Amino acid sequence: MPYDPSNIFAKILRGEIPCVKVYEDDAVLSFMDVMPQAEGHTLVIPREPAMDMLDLSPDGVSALMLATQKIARAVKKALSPPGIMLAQLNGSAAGQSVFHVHFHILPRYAGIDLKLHAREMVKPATLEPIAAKIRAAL
Ligand code: DGP
Repeated sequence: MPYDPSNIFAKILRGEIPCVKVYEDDAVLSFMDVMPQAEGHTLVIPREPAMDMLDLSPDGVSALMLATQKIARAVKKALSPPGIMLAQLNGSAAGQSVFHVHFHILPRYAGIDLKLHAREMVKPATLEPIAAKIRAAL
C-alpha cells in the first residue's frame, strides 16, 4: 500500500486542517492528540511522507526520535507526570489508525489507566492551555 497524501496528518502538515501546535522545525511537527488517552497526550510526526517507522529514511528516524525526546522532556517538565510512555504503532494490525508515522507521548500516573485509543474527541479550547504549558517548557 503506497503512502496516501490525503491522510489526516498530511493535511495537518499542509495546513489544510487545524491542530493545537506544540513545536515545529524543518523536519518535524508536534501537536496535541485530539482524542487524548491522557491529559497531555502529544503527537510528533516527521514532515517526510512515510506510513510507518519501517518506511521512514534514516534521517527521518533520527529527526523524529530526537524531537520525540525533546518534546517528552518538555511534557515531563510542564505536567510533572511520574512516568512518560512513548507509543508508536505500525500497521492496522498493530492498532495504527493514521498512516503517517508518528510517536505518541503519554503522561502516565500509577494506578491510572489510559483512556481508549482514538475514541473520544475533545475541543481545541481544552487542549490549548495544556499545549501552552508544554511550549513554555521547551
Ligand atoms: P494511531 O492509531 O497510532 O495511528 O494514532 C492516531 C492518533 O491520532 C489517535 O490517537 C487519534 C489522533 N487523531 C486522529 N485524527 C486527528 C486529528 O484530526 N487531529 C489530531 N490532533 N489528532 C488526531
